[in-house]
Amino acid sequence: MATYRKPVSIINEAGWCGGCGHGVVQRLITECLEELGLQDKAVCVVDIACSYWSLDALDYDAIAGPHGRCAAVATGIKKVRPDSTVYVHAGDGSSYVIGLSETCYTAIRDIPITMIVVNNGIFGMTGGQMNLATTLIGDKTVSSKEGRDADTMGHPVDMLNIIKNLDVEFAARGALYDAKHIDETKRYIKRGFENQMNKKGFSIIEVLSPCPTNWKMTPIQAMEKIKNENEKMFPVGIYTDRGGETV
Ligand SMILES: Cc1ncc(C[n+]2csc(CCOP(=O)(O)OP(=O)(O)O)c2C)c(N)n1
Ligand code: SF4
Repeated sequence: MATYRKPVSIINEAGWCGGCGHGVVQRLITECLEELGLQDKAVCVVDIACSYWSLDALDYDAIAGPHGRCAAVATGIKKVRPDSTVYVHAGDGSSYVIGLSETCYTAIRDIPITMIVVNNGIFGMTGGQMNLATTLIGDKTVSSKEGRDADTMGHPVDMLNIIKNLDVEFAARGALYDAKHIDETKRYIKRGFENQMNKKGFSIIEVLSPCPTNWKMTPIQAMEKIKNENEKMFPVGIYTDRGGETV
């Protein structure tokens, strides 16, 4: 019979809001690292945003990159500590907006890190501003009060569809709205870490994740929104897998 215990790497509580997806992502990361025996080699790079809570919550070497620069910081760590398992845990504002250049050039250089992007469709920590890449048309945010309008604010863009064309090792999108998708997301994250173990290239895993606080929804409503709306614009699945193996 399977037993479910708290990963030993989680040593402190984190301060995420109730129903936030960041904590689920953190849990999946720690489970994967421990199942692969990599917890002593892990170096965590978080952002100056809501992923920052992981900095003190985990028993890993960790650093907070300046907002948006996580991929560049992780690149530097991997260059000087190639035997470490270096991962990024950052938001979609960090990874796809202010840090778009850092993310794309880390992908272009095929730096062998594992980048985990929490796509909650919004700038969470700063109070819920529109995200140019991920806020859906019609979604109300503090900077699109009447709902995002394509004529004045442009369309969202599927960044994984762009990054997959940069000849990266692995790109996949998961979601957290039910157990099946959480399990699938875990398999993608695990593959990202296995790729580092096997000296392969850049892996990126995006996770469709709720921000009930800024979406002004209950956690259940937020999960329903992801399933019924966000996933239609941002389909889950594997976008590229250079190894061609099954996950
Ligand atoms: C260089 C810089 N610009 C802006 C900020 C302010 N800032 C902090 S968090 C954040 C947005 C975070 O959104 P996201 O990356 O999507 O992460 P989330 O909080 O939603 O997980 C911004 C703009 C900053 N800390 N540093
Ligand atoms: S503001 Fe949103 S992303 Fe940040 S901790 Fe709260 S629910 Fe999570």
